Amino acid sequence: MSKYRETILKLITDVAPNYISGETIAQQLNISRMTVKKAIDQLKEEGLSIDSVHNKGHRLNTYPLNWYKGILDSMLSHNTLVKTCFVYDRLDSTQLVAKKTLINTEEPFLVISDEQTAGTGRFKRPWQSPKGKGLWMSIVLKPDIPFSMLTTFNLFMSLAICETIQTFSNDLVQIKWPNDIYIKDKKVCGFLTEMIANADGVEAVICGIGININHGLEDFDSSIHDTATSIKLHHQNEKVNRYQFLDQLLKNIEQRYNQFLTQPFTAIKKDYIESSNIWNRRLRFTEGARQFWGYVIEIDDQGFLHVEDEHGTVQRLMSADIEF
Ligand code: BTX
Repeated sequence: MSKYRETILKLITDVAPNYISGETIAQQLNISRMTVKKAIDQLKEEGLSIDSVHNKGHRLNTYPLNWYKGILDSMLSHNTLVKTCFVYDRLDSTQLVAKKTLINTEEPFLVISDEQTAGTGRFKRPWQSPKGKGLWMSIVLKPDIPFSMLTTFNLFMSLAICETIQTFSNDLVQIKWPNDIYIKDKKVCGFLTEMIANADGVEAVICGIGININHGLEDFDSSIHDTATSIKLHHQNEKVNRYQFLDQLLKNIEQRYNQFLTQPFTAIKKDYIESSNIWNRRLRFTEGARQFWGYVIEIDDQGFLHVEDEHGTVQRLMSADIEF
């Protein structure tokens, strides 16, 4: 396999929808035109739709179905938040790999995999991550903030994810505090935030995001068949281009993350409340070993949920499982 494959693909993607000549690529990488040709032939053999025209050069026609680092690198060159990505066909969990990668990587980065064999949710619950169907990624950020500020991070992230899914969904997309995104009372996305901190503050935030994108109903295992959904199922059953989706998501995360660093939760509280699906309904809350039914009465300025339980007592929750 040519070691220039992904770099050449990045150069081709950088100029798309225009053509780039083999000569320009060869000059930029200081390699022969024959090496360029071999790498491009290899990409085509893998199924990439690249148009090669005499006297014009090479052009990427459509995005492929699986993730290519060259294309993602090109996409990230426009992002101010994250510039580096690690791309895998298959791994246990992007969250685990992100934590290992963190040790040797200074800058913020993204870990993305086409399939996860041991994707995990909160409390080590399994997260189903079949090949080619979703977006399974972990984004690692290095904010220079005190530990106490992190309580609202998830709230800003929820809005970024919810807004992105909404641009691809015909049905209303809603946030289920604190970690899920729903369409029509079914879960389309789950995310979780872990952090590494020391006495001086936060060293890194590792946000794992799982979004069901192109699943048909048959792609969900029986345990979640009735509770999960995908964007495709709310997009006239048409496939969503995962590159376009990711591009939009990263832009929205960039915008909401900058807002998180500079503004309090109150700046987005109204939007958050309006986007949430937990109001005016009797809900079951599980917090550790404790379980109770109640109604949400407020989200406070720190992002804590105030719930009135069946005895009329108001409980203040930082995190909980909520069932409808
Ligand atoms: P959670 O604990 O809130 O959700 C896990 C629960 O959701 C499971 O117990 C199951 O009932 C249900 N579930 C499992 N898979 C799916 C799915 N694909 N769609 C809908 N429901 C499902 C939420 O945890 C946080 C999930 C984060 C997943 C990402 S993927 C990238 C990163 N890597 C990794 O290992 N985890 C994160």
